[in-house]
Amino acid sequence: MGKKVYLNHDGGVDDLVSLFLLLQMDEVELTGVGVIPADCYLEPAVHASQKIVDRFGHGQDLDVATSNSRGKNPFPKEWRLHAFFVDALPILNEYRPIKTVVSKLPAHRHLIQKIRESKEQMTLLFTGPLTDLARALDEAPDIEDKIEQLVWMGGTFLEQGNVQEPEHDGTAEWNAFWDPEAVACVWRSKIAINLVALESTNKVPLTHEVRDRWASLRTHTGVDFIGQCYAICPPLVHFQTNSTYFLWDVLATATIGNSKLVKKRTVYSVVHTSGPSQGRIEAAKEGRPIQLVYDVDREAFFDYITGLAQKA
Ligand code: AGV
Ligand code: CA
Repeated sequence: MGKKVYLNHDGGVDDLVSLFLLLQMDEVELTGVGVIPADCYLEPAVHASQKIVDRFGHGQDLDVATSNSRGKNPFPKEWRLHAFFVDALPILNEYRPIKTVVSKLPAHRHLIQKIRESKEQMTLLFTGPLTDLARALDEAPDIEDKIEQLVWMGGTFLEQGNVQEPEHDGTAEWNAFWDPEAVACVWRSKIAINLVALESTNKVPLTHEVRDRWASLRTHTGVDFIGQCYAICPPLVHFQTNSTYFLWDVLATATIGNSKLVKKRTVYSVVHTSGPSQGRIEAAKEGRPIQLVYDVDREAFFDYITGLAQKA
């Protein structure tokens, strides 16, 4: 078995596709999945996760935990509804009953338990807000040494993030904006952080070309699944809008299976936790070091994920 990875996601289309892809990586042993109701509604996101493990998990014995965390700044409802669509896909509803179990523990305690149980260090992949990790660190500081690295899709150093809300200046990325305090808490830890920020994913928008490629390979059940999932997301056609979809979480996930897809550099940064810039992560000389993914080999990335999907 490969390296141990725990996934905490927030039920968006690319979160659920990330779960699917992790299950196809030979070099990854998925130890658990937590679902947080940020960019999703909890019930369909948890159900979809269970069904993805059932259908595409190659018999892996995994449980899924639901988070009871709540954010400071709620996601737009239209985006949160996406989880209902994925959960309803016929490809996930062919077989019953659902076998993958939902843990009795809330997601942050589930995370603590999985880390403590493990003999080896664990990689954490967070594709939504960091709230469950912040709570876990607060309740169980002992887990910090057992965390090999955190790969987080979140934040941006760009002047313009993707939050367009009243009372905000637009400098934040949504996962950070949902719970800025949690980001600050994780930044105070000594965990090695690999950040897949908005600038990292700008080279991997969803386009018609990407869709066509998946369509041409749809006789592979796994590729068909990805194509179906992304059918609800607006692609980049003429210009970027606030609803344009990038393969944000999927890029973060891909770096775990194949680190050669991206280039990283060290950035020192601080987190804004209140006021109009809340959720902003700003470069600062005396700040905390993180590894920022600043470039990606676009073609190699799409080849890699499409290849993984063909294995499903
Ligand atoms: O900011 C990117 C994060 C990723 O974790 N999410 C979506 C990804 O799962 C929030 C988000 C930003 N823009 C969005 C988002 C959009 N247009 N639709 C849905 N979610
Ligand atoms: Ca997400």
